[in-house]
Formats: sequence, structure tokens, C-alpha cells
Amino acid sequence: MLHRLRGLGLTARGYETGDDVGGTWYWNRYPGARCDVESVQYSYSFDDDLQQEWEWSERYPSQPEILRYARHVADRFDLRRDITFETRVTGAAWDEAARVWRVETDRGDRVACSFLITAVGCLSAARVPGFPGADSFRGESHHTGRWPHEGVELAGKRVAVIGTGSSGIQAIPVIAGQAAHVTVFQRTPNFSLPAWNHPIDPEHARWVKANYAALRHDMRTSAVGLLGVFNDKPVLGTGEEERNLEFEARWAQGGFSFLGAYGDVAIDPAANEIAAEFVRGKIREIVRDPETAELLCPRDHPIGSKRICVDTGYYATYNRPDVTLVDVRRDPIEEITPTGVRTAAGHHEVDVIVYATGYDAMTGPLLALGLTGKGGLSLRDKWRAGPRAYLGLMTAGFPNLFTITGPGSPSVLSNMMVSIEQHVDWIARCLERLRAGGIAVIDADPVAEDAWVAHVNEVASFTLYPRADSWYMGANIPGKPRVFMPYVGGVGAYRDKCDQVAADGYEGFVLSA
Ligand code: NA7
Repeated sequence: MLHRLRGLGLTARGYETGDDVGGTWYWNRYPGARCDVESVQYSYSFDDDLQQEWEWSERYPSQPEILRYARHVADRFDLRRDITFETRVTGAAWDEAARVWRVETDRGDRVACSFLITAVGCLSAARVPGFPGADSFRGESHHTGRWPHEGVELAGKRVAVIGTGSSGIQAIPVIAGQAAHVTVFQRTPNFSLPAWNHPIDPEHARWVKANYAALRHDMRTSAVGLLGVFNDKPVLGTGEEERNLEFEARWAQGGFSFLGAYGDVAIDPAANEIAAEFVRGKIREIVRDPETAELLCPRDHPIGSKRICVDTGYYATYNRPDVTLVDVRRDPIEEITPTGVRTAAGHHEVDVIVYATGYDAMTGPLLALGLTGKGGLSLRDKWRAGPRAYLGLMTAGFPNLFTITGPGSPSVLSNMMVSIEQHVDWIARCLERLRAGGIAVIDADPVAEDAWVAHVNEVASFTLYPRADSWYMGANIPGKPRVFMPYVGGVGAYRDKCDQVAADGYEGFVLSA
């Protein structure tokens, strides 16, 4: 975004809490942190020299490699000179008379700007549940998304991991390889698919680079911003032998491709159950102890309705003698003690506690900015019953505020790099046209916003997503409104809609000279 703003001849400044670029890949340094989108797809497309010159080493990029990439991009485009690091935005208010945003930071900056663009991420407000006694713990305890940059010594230690979402599922096998003992506290088992990660074949990398233009186009016009074969064919009505062959082939391919096996899995409970049962069968095959295997089998949500996990050796980790699984639904965590975790059934002595307990997703980071719009309305008040935004790009009553990957856009249901670039392009073009047209202020029309929010909900209601207590639904945060936040209508269709709105003179937006 900063690069594009410079290209428009605008003056822009970025504010960043961390002491370097990288965002989620700056903060998430837990053992095993890795992207679940393939590296050649989880990368910028805006500069062909960049994509031709950068060499990815593995199919799925590790956190250190993505962070190196982010730093390389910052250096290559000389971005750091316009970013103020180690500075948190603590408030921003729209000044109606002056038609500027007035932004404040924890370093005492007082800045006025014509346009304010948020790029705060969707999974950046880390959440640690308030277990009684947590502060009394004498060992080290860390949330996966706030992992110390100097690392954590785990060798020979007894480690508790609380949470089995994507972060826990990535971290547990790697921690088990280092620690003396790992106790996993699981509330809800998740579906996880094998990554089958491997070094990138140089031949494949050359092929991708030679075909990048076409591949990027396919990603931008796809359902979720990923390459891959998504079948329309329904699994219901497909013979058992045929569907098992298809599922086996997808399992062997690894990653998200499994979810693309059949078109009805995301929308029909009976179809979904067939895919879910195939994965449960894999868990039973891998995990030797039948009781542990059953505990690891998800049953409370349709497969894909919570963010699917992609792992390396997760289920097999439970075959290790030094790994214990505690089902906290049956045996709840009662308190953290100075020396461990007490559940209803007993006390687990540990040296380190890893909180892999997730995020206040999507709205958390935006609300934390302390935004106040027209008439002194705070975003927190406006979104009390759930986020409301037009196209996930702007929210009515907050003029000249753009939200990159905001709620109501595909964001977390897509390859984030594709969705980020789409928003950046759209916003940059919008600013260019506003300037050319002598328009000082743009705001979402509340009527268009209501219609978009209704559409986002309606599309979600055709899927199985609302059936899960997921962070997509805000269900992981006590008291958060239960609203499906991302747009599930597809990355390609969403892009077309945004482009059409712009082509029609920003239909649904109110423009003032
Ligand atoms: P997630 O996916 O939100 O996972 C958090 C996990 O922590 C999940 O298993 C939760 O169980 C568990 N949790 C949360 N609170 C508690 C309490 N109080 N007790 C026990 N267990 C708890 O976060 P991740 O960091 O793993 O992944 C976030 C996203 O990052 C991921 O989806 C990718 O997009 C990348 P629950 O399911 O709520 O019962």
C-alpha cells in the first residue's frame, strides 16, 4: 500500500507496533510456525522482477523464510524510511470541519491525514483466556502469537500446550521433538490435513516463474485465491470406491486440496459427513491408542467450517510416550498454579505453558485502534451487534477510512496475499480517481452497507460455516456477537463486484467535493 501511495505522488506514513516489518510473521515465531498456503502462491504479484528473482526453498514457507521475504521487500522498495516502528496507534478521530483524520500514538505523535488506511491484519489481537492463577505461574508462559524473539529453551522441559487450532497443531510435533514431556490440553479437536512439505523442486520453480502471469490470473479469479482443482461434482451419489480413490488422491496431494474433492462438502451436511468420516478414519489409522484416536476425532463441527489445519506429523505425535492428551471438556482446567496446570482430575507439573489459544479475529485489531467517526460515533458502538462494512472496504460514518481485508471481504477465507493485493489496488485506484475528480471525501452509503451486510450473511447461510463455534463467527470470544464475518461468495466474484462498483462511479459510496 505504501509503495502504491508513493507511486501516486502522495505523502504517506506507516505506523507499526513491532520493530520491523512482517506483521503476523514478525510475531508468530513459535516452533513449527509455517504458512498453510504454498510459498509460490503466498507471495506478492505486483512486481514481476520480485517474483522472478525471489527463490522459495520449501513447498510451504516457514515463518523465518516469510519474514526474510518481508524484509527483502521492505529493503527492495525502500519502505522503512516512511514507517515509524515501535509505535502503536491509540486513537483516531474524524474531524468533520477540517475533513481530516486526527491520529494519536503511544509515543505522543499527533498526526492529521486526509485518508486513513488500516492494515492491522485479521489475526493479530492475541487472546489468552483468563485462567485463575495464571499470574502465579513461576515458569515461562507465552502465547504463540507473542513468542519471544530470542526463542524459548524447551530442551528437557515439561511443556503444556493449551489449544489445538492451527497454531497448536503446528507447534505440538516440533515442541515434542525438543521437550522432555508435552501435555496437550484440547477443548475441541480439529480436522487437520497433511502438508507433505518438501524442498521445492527447481524444475517446478522454473515452471511457475515462466507461467506466473497466467497462474496469478487464475488465483485472482478463483474461489479462494488458490490454485488447485475444485470439483463441482457432488459426493452424494458417487460410489464408495470412487470417492475413496478421490479422497486418497487428495490426501496424498496434501494441504487444502482435500476440501476441493467434491462440490457439496461445504454446503450439504450429509456430504460433509462423508468427507469428515474419511479424515476420522485416517486419524484412527495413524494414532495407535484407540481412546486417544477417538479423542482426536472432531465431531462437533462440519469439516471445513472451522479453519482447516495443515500439519506435519500432528496425529502421529500422540504415538510418542512423552506426549499426553488431556480432554478439557471432560476434565476442565480449573486453575494455573505456580508449578503447573490443575484440572478437575489432577495437577500437571510443567515448566513452560504455551497458550495456542487464538485471537479476537477480524474486529479485534480494528476496534483496538480506538476509531471515532462522524458525530463522535465510536466504531465499537457502531459494531456492537457485529461488524458492518460496505464491501469490507469502508464502514459508513467513517469517511476516508479504508480497511484492508476488513470484515465483509473474503480475507481470512482466502489466500491473504491475493486479497491484500486486491484491496490495495482498489484503494489506490479509488484515491487516484477521487483526486482526478476533485473529490475530498468518500463514505459508504448506509443503505448500500446494509444490503452488503445482508448479502454477506445470506451467502454464508447457504454454507455449513455458521454451524461451527469458530472465530469466523466470533464464537471464541465470550460476549462477542455471533456473526459470520468474512465474505464467502468467492475471491473472483468479489473482485468483479468491487471493480463494477468503481466502474459505476463508486456506486454505494457518497462522494463530496
Ligand atoms: P484458533 O484456531 O482460534 O485455536 C485456538 C485454540 O485454543 C482452539 O483449539 C481453542 O479451542 C483453544 N482454546 C481457546 N480458549 C481455550 C480455553 N479457555 N481452554 C482451552 N482451550 C482453549 O487459533 P490459532 O492460533 O491456532 O489459529 C489462528 C489462525 O491462524 C488459523 O486459523 C490460521 O488461519 C492461522 P476451541 O476450538 O475454542 O474449543
